Amino acid sequence: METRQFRAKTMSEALRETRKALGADAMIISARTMDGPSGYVEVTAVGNGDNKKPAGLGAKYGIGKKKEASPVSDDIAPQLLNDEQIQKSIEPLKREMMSLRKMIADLSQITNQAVLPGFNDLRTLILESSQEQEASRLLGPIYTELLDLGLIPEIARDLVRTAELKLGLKTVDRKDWMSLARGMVRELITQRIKLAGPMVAGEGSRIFVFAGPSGVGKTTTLAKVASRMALSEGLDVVIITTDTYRVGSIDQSRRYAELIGVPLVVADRPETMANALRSYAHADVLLIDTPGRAFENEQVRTMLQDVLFATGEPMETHLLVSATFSTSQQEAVIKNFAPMHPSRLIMTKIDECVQLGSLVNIQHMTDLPFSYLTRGHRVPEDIEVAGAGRIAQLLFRTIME
Ligand SMILES: Nc1nc2c(ncn2[C@@H]2O[C@H](COP(=O)(O)OP(=O)(O)OP(=O)(O)O)[C@@H](O)[C@H]2O)c(=O)[nH]1
Ligand SMILES: [Mg+2]
Repeated sequence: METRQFRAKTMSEALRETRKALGADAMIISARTMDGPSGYVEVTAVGNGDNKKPAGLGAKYGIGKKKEASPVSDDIAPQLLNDEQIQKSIEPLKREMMSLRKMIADLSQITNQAVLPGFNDLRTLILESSQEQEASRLLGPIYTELLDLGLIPEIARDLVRTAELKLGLKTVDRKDWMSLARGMVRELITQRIKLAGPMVAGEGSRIFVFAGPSGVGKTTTLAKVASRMALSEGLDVVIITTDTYRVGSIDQSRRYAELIGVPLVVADRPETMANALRSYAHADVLLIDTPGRAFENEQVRTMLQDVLFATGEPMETHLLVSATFSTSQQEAVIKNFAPMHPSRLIMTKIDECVQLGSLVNIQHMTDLPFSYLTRGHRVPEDIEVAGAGRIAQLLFRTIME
């Protein structure tokens, strides 16, 4: 084995010289270009020495003769390196290759152990966030629909956000998304509706008070309840009215009492109320009607409280609010009737209301459960015990229909 260096002005020249000297099988170990005024190319190659054998050829091309091997000047003439020198010169290269190999192995290990899981987390995060963005973009129309249904923005936002969170990671077809989201929002509304059930005599109280602003439907609703209790449940019902303020109010109550076949008592002062309670000590249920004027007149309200206090018995006060009321009307009703400590809500006139979001709103404001919903003039037909599914169904009827 023979190792030699060849210098020439160009690479092809140097290679030609190399092959000439060491044969076509010569192995090039390195080739480098030296810049500068006397720039040259240096090729280091190893030959197996066979080319030396045919003497004629060797003599012809001057193989092994330093001076004749290169057409360039002495200072760039080829120099021979022995094996030991070659090994020595490639030793740093070998070490560098070893360390590179180790580095690659380490890197792939790191990638598997740490980088890949991290990358997967990142990918999941990006996926989730893009799905949430998509959900929020898709749920935008539902938010608008909820506002159109009369829900206050705070509740609509809360519902949409909760639905977004629940739906965010679900992969569904785009076209299914809206119906899925609507179903989810409807379910959320159903879940947040609080219910009290109907008036049940004997469960804590036998006295039920109907309070609320003028014309909301107190007298009519009382008649509906009285009719059901007396005619369907066979209870011993007494109607007491405290409304001597509105002209025709007593006549209206009397007509209903006669129709249902129950006694009517007018009690607009504490003494008359106390008497009525004594007279009907054994009645199953006492239904008390109140004047709508109590809403705007504080004096009437105070008097009413005195009259009711005279019963000396626990009472369950149901606040009647028309579903047609605006949010500000609802707020005024809640504020004015707070001293009467209502514990139930009756939503009236749902038949006249298009935006039933008012039901969800008022419950959000008062946190009071619903007992009944009324839906028309007819006594006793147009009343129902409030149900959450029914309220959600009524609320969404304009969208679903
Ligand atoms: N559309 C509809 N009308 C109702 C409903 N409930 C009551 N009404 C009507 O509303 C009007 C007023 O009803 P009332 O029962 O007299 O109301 P009120 O709260 O007693 O009124 P005041 O005694 O004046 O305070 C009547 O014409 C009732 O027929 C209902 O659910 N739907
Ligand atoms: Mg009335």
